[in-house]
Amino acid sequence: MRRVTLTQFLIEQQRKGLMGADLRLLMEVVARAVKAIAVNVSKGALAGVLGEAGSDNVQGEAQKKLDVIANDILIQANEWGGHLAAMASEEVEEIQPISSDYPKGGYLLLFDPLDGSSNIDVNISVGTIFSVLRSPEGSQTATEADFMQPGTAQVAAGYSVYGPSTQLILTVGDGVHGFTLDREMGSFIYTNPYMTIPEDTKEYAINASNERFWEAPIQRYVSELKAGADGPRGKDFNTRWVASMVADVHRILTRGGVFMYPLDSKMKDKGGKLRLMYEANPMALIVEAAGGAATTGRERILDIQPTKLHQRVPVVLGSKNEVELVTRYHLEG
Ligand code: AHM
Ligand code: MG
Repeated sequence: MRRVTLTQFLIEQQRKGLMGADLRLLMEVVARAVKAIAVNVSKGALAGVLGEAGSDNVQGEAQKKLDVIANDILIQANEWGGHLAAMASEEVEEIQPISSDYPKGGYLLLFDPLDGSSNIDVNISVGTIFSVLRSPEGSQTATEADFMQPGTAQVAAGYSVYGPSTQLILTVGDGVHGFTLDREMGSFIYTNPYMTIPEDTKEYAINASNERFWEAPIQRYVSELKAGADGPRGKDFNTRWVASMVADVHRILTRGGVFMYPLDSKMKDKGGKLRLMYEANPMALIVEAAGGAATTGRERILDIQPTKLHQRVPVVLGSKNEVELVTRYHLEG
């Protein structure tokens, strides 16, 4: 069978008029950074990359060495290419404007360099999440305000998962496409065209240890799932929780399911656990492009007008009929 590389796929997307050369080259640079992160992640203890970095990030969370390494790889790979006006990262408080040493471009790149960092030291899948916005017209020096665009404005989004194989999943507006890293060749091969999420599912993902802190609609929904064939749903459901959003979302893209990190009373002041601009928005764009749905329980994630770079939101995403049911329970109060 003829193998299609990521490069060939992107060139064909450009020929179809789905993306310009600049965005294509930006995707190539992100993919290169993902390969470099994959190399570091897979070396693990052999390269001394496990464990704490000894610092905190902007969220006050302890950084792992690999969080810092992945962040540096993404910034260094992207700062000189000429496609970006600025970057923003989960690991850095302020936006990162492109230095005057390099040409500026028309895009803004946001990323969570290594999502699921609590899994790094235990050899469980982690990943990188990214989102691309257009830099507003006429903006000379990039500011945080330039990034305050709703998820619907994203021109591309994607994630990688560093699991048994490294995969890169992306959308540039025409469906969701998956690539698998061929380590010997050093290239991403097109393995998952037009990934879709079935509307119905028998699988859900939530950190059940937070149950007593959830709001009533989530408690109701999950208790109905747990009641299985004996409850109002009339069928049994299965639970999976990796604690790496990339891995949980990847499973949902592969075989369906619903993922929830709802609001709970412990983090009500923060607005939720997951970050809107570089976790919820890119995942929501991908999930919707694959036929699924993504809400906070009350509103569509992609419609939220951001007010802060590191803003947090509740997240309910995946198989459409389940997300709609959870959302209905919230709106019914
Ligand atoms: P991180 O970006 O600091 O790794 O946090 C986000 C992660 C998600 O990948 C995952 O869904 C969630 O946090 C797990 O949270 P918990 O440890 O509360 O189950
Ligand atoms: Mg994260």
